[in-house]
Order: sequence, then C-alpha cells, then structure tokens
Amino acid sequence: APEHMAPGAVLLRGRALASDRDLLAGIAAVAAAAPFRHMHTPGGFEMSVAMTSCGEAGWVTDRRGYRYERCDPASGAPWPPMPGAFVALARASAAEAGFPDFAPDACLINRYAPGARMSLHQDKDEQDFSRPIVSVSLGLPCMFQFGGANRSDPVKKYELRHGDVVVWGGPSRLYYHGVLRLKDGEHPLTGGLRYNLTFRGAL
Ligand code: MD5
Ligand code: FE
Repeated sequence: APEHMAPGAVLLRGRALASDRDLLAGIAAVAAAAPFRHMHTPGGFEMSVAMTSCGEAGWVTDRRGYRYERCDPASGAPWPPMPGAFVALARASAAEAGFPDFAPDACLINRYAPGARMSLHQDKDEQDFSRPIVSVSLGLPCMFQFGGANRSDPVKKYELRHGDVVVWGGPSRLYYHGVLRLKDGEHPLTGGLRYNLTFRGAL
C-alpha cells in the first residue's frame, strides 16, 4: 500500500524491484555514452554526487548556474535516450500516485559513493511545477531528509532503500530535501554505491 510522506508525496516501497536489473543495465548504457561526472556549483564547489542524464534534456551546473541542456557539455552530443525500462517505471509509478499523464523529458541519474551527500535544496529549474518528480532508489540505502516549503521548516528523515520509488507531486514538489552522507555498505547488485533516478518534466 502506498505510504504518504508529505502532502502529495507518495512512497511506493519496492516498486522498482521487479525491474532492478533492467534499470541498472540502463544506467550502464547511459553512462557508456554520457559518463558520470562531478559537476561544480555556481559557487565553485565540486559536488560529491556524480551525475549524468538521459532523455531530451539533462540537468547541468557550472559557474554559469543550474539549468537543463539538450546536449551533454562534456561531449557536445545529445543526451542518450531514456531506456525503455526507465520510461515504463516512471509512467506506471506516476499513474499509481495520481498522475496518469506524466511524460518525463529528463532523467537525472545520481551516483552516491560512501561520504557523498546532497544538501538541503528545492528542485525549481523545471518549467512547470504542476508536473511531479519521480525518484527511484537503487543499491545502498540512504537517509533522506525532507522539510517543507520554507528552508526553516522542520525536517523529517526517511530511509530510502533499494527498489523504493517516490512520486513528489502537489505541494511536496517544491519542498526542501536532501540526502545525508552515504554510509559504507555492500549491495549485491551495486557494490558500494547508491543510484537515484529522478524523472522530470523539465522543458
Ligand atoms: C536523491 N535527488 O535521492 C534525490 C531524489 C535531486 C535529488 O534531490 O535533486 O537530484 S529526488 C527528491 C525530491 C524531489 C522533489 C521533491 C522532494 C524530493 N521533496 O519534496 O522532498 O538523489
Ligand atoms: Fe532534489
């Protein structure tokens, strides 16, 4: 049964388990064409999370700011297409959470090694916040923190595990959130890593 984490945020525990190997093969295919890289924030800090993207647009950050680009700045080529298993899971999960028409045009893939973290932020580089974000956790578990619409709102913690899917719609679409420093561990399918797929309607 879906769990409600916050207004509009639906946690589908284990929803990605049936396709986990296909999703990981998709990550490998995307990374073969658009390798994971540690980008820099506009303030000049290197991100501890390694990232790549697939779909019509990819999320990038550098000294010029945060934005979506149709081509990978590392190669100049369009981002690789979204693997079929990605699209199928994103669409089915969104529909189960009440978004039957979700058609993601961007998928950011985050790779966390032990020690990597993502500090509290909002996702607001997309054009239309009425579309949800679908996020899929694979590999090592993490402690996810999410607050509210204001940075000063109290923060709740949730463990996100291999196979969990969260659909962030409604008010939660713009809630502050982050990932605490990843702890060491070993997962049978990913070794010492956590991956997160985040499906967005960006353009
Ligand atoms: C992660 N990634 O686990 C998370 C999953 C990112 C990012 O935050 O920006 O790449 S997406 C979590 C998310 C999205 C939209 C709203 C909320 C959480 N929320 O209300 O908490 O690597
Ligand atoms: Fe985010």
